[in-house]
Amino acid sequence: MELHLDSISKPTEKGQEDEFEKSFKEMISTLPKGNGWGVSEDLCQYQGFWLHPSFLRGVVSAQQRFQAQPTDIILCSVPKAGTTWLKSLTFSTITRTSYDDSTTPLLSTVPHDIVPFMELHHDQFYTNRDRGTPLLSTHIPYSSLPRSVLGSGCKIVYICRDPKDSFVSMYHFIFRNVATTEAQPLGLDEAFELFCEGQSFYGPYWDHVLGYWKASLEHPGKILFLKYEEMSDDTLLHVKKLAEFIGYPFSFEEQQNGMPEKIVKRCSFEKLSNLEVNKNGVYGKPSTGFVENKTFFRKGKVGGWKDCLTPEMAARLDQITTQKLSGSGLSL
Ligand code: PAP
Repeated sequence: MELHLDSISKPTEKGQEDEFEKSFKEMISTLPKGNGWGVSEDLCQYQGFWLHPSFLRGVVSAQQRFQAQPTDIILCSVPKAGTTWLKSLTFSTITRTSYDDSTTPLLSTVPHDIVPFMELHHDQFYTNRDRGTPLLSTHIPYSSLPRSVLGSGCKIVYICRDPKDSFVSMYHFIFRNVATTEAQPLGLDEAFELFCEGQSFYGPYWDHVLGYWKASLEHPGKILFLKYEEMSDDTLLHVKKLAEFIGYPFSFEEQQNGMPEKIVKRCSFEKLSNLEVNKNGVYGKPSTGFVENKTFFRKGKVGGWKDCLTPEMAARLDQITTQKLSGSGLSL
């Protein structure tokens, strides 16, 4: 569906927020609605993807107001593909001369509060560009990224994952967080059906992945395309590759001193998931709600879907994946 963003007021000045809200509500009322997996509101189909209204507000706001800088590094991902991990690794790589294992902010802060999320923290981007690091993150599909991102020359790192594992991860995340509210979480079969039909958060999953995949082939110096499984298989290699790509390569001396290995260990699932902040803290803000940090750290495994999906379900998802990615040169 084509949208006329220019018809939505641009809240560039204080006092125009109400105006923005009004026109946003009008715009949203025209969008197709879909099952919200038991979360408080329906998903909305915007520019071909299914989004929750509170994230959509951030997407529209970012599309209108976000000004990318050439030095920005934007961590993009399809949900539940390894964003938390990528944030920790990138942050640790960039700040390695400022922090070590005993001083890193990761010890006391969930990675999502260290690297701002465009859809939730959009208000920060216009008022405070001095965030200390050049890192930002988003789940916005490639075709919906704010125009300034595409024109700025900034770097994009994208991570995706086997959709079977992402689906299972998403299902548990929603289930555990919705179950703490009054809403009724969706059953696994129903959620699976919706996922297969493309109706999941930021879905269709395959369209999201393909958008960044094709862009990475066109602009290999601008977009680094990562897979969770390959990262798990050889995290060290990928951290070095990541560092090189974002312009923070490890020196010979750092490599001799085991700096990349230290970062890999610091950001491992075992380390992060056992920190007090990630066991008992919460993430979010009042306008969008809170989730428990521990729900970002569930199993952290490749192939964990086997505990949850039947062979038939797995075969069906694999078949959709093969069909959707056919001819793209990408496999998941
Ligand atoms: P998000 O989209 O909400 O940001 P994201 O971090 O992309 O979530 O994905 C969460 C998954 O990454 C979880 O997978 P699981 O449900 O299959 O277990 C989570 O466990 C996994 N994860 C989080 N941190 C790490 C890590 N340090 N290493 C490996 N996997 C991790």
